[in-house]
Amino acid sequence: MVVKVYGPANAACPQRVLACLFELGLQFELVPIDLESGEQKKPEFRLRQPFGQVPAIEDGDLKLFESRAIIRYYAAKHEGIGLVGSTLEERAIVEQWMEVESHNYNPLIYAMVLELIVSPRMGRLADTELLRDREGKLGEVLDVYEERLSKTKYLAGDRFTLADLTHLPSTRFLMNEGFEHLIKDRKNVYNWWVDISGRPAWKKVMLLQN
Ligand SMILES: N[C@@H](CCC(=O)N[C@@H](CS)C(=O)NCC(=O)O)C(=O)O
Repeated sequence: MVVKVYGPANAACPQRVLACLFELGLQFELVPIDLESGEQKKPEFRLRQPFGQVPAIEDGDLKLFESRAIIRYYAAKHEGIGLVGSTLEERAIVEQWMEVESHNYNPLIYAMVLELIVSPRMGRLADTELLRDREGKLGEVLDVYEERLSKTKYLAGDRFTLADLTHLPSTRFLMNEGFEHLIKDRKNVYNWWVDISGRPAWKKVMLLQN
């Protein structure tokens, strides 16, 4: 059965799901949703994602939204591939770093995306003070990553897991939108980024968005 993924291939949250499906070698069909025209807010799409956001998936009788819930589901279903960790303790560490991404890392970057990409589309200038504040706070978060990655190759240990994968879309934004110094100035974080963004699965996601 082919998984249907609803969402544009160039949006961060669908990219998280696509990276996971490629890592697991699962077939999927991408159903484009036009964010510019507000297709995600239409009543028919809200039947899939009641908050009017992407992504959503349909897999036989299963319908799911929330990108992190979706990747947890597929990684657990195909646990032999190792994206979730093999012992209960390893899984807990994967979960810990996924929570860090969701609560400490992504919200700061999301605020920057809103200022730099969404505000100009609505005819507003980016709030440079807010941007500076978020950049400073993100630097503090990345200092914690730098320390962690000085001890282990990947966030949850010595192998690539969902803990790393979930960071790919927003870290790419930093690298492409003028904040690459936040990554490049931290040797271990930079080596980690080069490693995880060089994975074939992520390269396939990047090809899809072009
Ligand atoms: N927590 C949700 C966030 C979804 C989300 O913010 N999606 C963005 C794209 S990355 C979106 O749909 N933006 C358009 C909108 O909010 O109208 C998830 O991870 O799936």
